[in-house]
This record gives sequence, structure tokens and C-alpha cells, in this order.
Amino acid sequence: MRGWGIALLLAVCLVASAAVVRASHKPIYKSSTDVLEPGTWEAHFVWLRSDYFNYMGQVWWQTYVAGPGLIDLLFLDLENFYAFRDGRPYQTIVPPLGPATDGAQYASDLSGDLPYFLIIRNAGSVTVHVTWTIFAEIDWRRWQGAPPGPSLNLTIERASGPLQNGSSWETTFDAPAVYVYHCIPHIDMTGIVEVVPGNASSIPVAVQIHDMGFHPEVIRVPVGSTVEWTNHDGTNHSVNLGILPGGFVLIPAGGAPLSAVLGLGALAAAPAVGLLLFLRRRARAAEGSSKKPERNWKERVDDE
Ligand SMILES: [Cu+2]
Repeated sequence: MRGWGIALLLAVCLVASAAVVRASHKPIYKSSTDVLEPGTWEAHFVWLRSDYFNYMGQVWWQTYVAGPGLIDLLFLDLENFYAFRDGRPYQTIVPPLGPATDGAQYASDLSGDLPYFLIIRNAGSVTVHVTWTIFAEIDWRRWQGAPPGPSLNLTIERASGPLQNGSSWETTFDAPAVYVYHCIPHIDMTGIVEVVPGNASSIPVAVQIHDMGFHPEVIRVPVGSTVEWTNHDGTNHSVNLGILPGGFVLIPAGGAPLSAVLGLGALAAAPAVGLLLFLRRRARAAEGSSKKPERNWKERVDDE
């Protein structure tokens, strides 16, 4: 009996160590820390490689809440991200996780055509500091502009130059467009600016740079808006905006069913959805996340 027990224990250890080895080979895409007030959320996007190397279409993410607090995690495609942001019914690609303090999830069979969005939402009653990491195979050529990527190439259209701690850079967007941007030299720091018809406010839309990330990372602003990026990190960052010709265009998923697998042993088939959408250009006020722009960054630096 005892021998069987040891054999079983060994088998469990082998399986566990195999899982650790597999996990250690996940390619890190990006990571940062969100500071969220109760009920508010931030969106982080993943845009996978679109060449044949990406046929697995896998994304992993994990989160860690420092101190008290609870969060929800929602992983959405573009269509459902728009629905979530607009307060309409939406469907997640894997079952939502939470409320929880920490979490790890996984999705596969994703496409590289359009970005996916990880929503981190404060589900508790206190401010949370949540550190997140997204693991995925990314086609970096999307972000750098050269050499040309397999199906999409972004040329830098405007750039801030290096921003030191405490310095800001602003630019005004005069026409509807979708911009995807990244830092140089940290090309894993990325963001999206959607410029849509509407009435711009005279007050700039603020994007804070901290913890090696842009916050909020995904924003939608009316034409005529000025967006101001401010660096709160000790490291220099920069904003390099590439324009996405034609914006986000969802194409029919040509026979490839959209399905996904939840990590941690549970299986969940996502609904197969035939997608035919177009860039939505709507008149609406500046938005991007539910965060308030004003925040005491010094306070969280002191916490560390
Ligand atoms: Cu940077």
C-alpha cells in the first residue's frame, strides 16, 4: 500500500513539474499595475501574431492583488469589448473569473486579425493595486513599422520623443482614425486611441504612464480631442503612434470556429460567433475606462 502511495505522489510531482516547465516557456507580452477604485475597470489589449507561427493563437494572463481587495477578470473580443464599454450585453471568451484576489486563465484558438481585451474590474469596496501579466506570442513588427509585417504594418505617424519622470506630451487628433501606439524602447508597452466623431472637450484627455504601462491603455475620444501623456516612472518612456488604415475591421471568421479553453483544468467552449463588423464611429464623449483621471501616484510609490 505504501509503495502505491509513493508512486502516486511521484506521479503527481511529475505532472506538477511538467506544468511548471510549460508555464516557464510562456512568452511574456506585457505587464503593469492598475490602481482601481471600487467599481471601476481598465482594459488591456492583446494583438496576436497573424502569421502561420501563430496557429495556436494562445494567450495566458495572471493577476495579483497587493493587499486587500477583489477583482473580476473578463476576456473579450473586440465586438464584445465595445458592448461591455457601451453597457450592452456581452459575452466573454472564457468564463469570467472572480471576484477573487488572484487569478490565472488561458485561452486558445484565437485569431490574429483583431485585438482581444482583458478587463480588470474592481469588484470590492476598497481601492485595489492589481499587478497583471499577459503572456502571448506577438508579432512585434506590428508595432515597429519595419520591416513590413505579414498582414499589417504600422508606420509611426507621430511621436513624443523621450519623456522623463514628471514630463508630459500632448497631441491633438483632428480626424476619425484608430491609432495603435507603443513606447520606445519598451515596445511591449502599448495602447490604442480611437478617434470618433463627436464634440471634443477643451480639457485634454489624460493618460498616465506608470509601472511600465499606459493607463488607461485603450481610449476612445471625439475628433478634436487633445490627449496628454504624463510619465510617472523613473524610467524614460515615449509615445509612438501608428495609424491603422481603415481602423478596426472585423472580417468573417472564415470557417474557423471561435473556441477557447479555460485554464486550471476546466473546459469551456466559447460560442462560435460569425463576426461581421465594421469600425464603429460613434459620437460620444471621451472615454476609455471608468477611471477618474486624477490620482495620487505618489501615494502608491510610497507604498512600495
Ligand atoms: Cu517605455
